[in-house]
Amino acid sequence: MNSRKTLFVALLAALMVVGTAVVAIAHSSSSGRRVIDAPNTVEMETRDGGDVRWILPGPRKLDKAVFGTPESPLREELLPLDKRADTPEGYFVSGDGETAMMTPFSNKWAPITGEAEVKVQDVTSVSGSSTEDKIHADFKFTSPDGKISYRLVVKRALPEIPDHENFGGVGVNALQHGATGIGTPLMPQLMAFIAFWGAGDLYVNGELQPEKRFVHFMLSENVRDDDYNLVFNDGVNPQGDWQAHLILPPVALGSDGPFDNPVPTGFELPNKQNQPFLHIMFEDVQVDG
Ligand SMILES: [Cu+2]
Repeated sequence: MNSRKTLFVALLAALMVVGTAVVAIAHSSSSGRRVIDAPNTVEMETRDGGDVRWILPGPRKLDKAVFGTPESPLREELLPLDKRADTPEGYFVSGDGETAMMTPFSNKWAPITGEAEVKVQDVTSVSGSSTEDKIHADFKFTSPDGKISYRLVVKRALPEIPDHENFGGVGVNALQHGATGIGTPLMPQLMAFIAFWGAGDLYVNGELQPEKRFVHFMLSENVRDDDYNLVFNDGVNPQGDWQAHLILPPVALGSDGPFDNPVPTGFELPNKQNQPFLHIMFEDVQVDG
């Protein structure tokens, strides 16, 4: 990989996983800290033939309520000023401080087919060196052109991750994104009825990929408008249908922890580069909890 591409992957990884120093104090020992009524078990699955969408890379405008304006910016700790661009089209997240960058939080998508089954058990309440949280998740889906099939199996909760609180790997009914410091601030602040951060095995056309993947999943309030544009904080619709998000940043898991590594999607973008991340949205879900 050339250095420019490496930098792009690193930046994307930071944007997708980022929390910040804001909640660094939340990292404390998880030993013995449990959620009330543990174990709290929740199951979700997609309906047969349901609507599944592949999010394509695209620019993401910055929400004034979170980031302010170019004239009076807010929350530099969430997104430094050199990662923002004041362009004729508006205020955008940027790789170079001048032009809008391609992100996984765009309004561009393609219909695909797929299914998801998720079962989580929330026991441990906060991140730490070990966890009693459990994940059994299985996702199957295709590329937008239908030529590539993917399967992702997640069986292990990550007890803690760099940068932000993760509730011991599984969180139920947790507020995140926006300015919360939990997850990327490029997603609006939302209620996640299920959230997990786990280690996944990715199969591409039936072949197990060499690296364990960093996986984030959420079942959340509806964050898309009638045109399927990703909304800002004030557009999140608690009355809308819930949505499930499967997110694989360009981050793999090694024995020393997470490291920058593009997801081997094999899916070529118009710029001839392979898409280095996955953001899959499942629209038709049923929940048991
Ligand atoms: Cu999230």
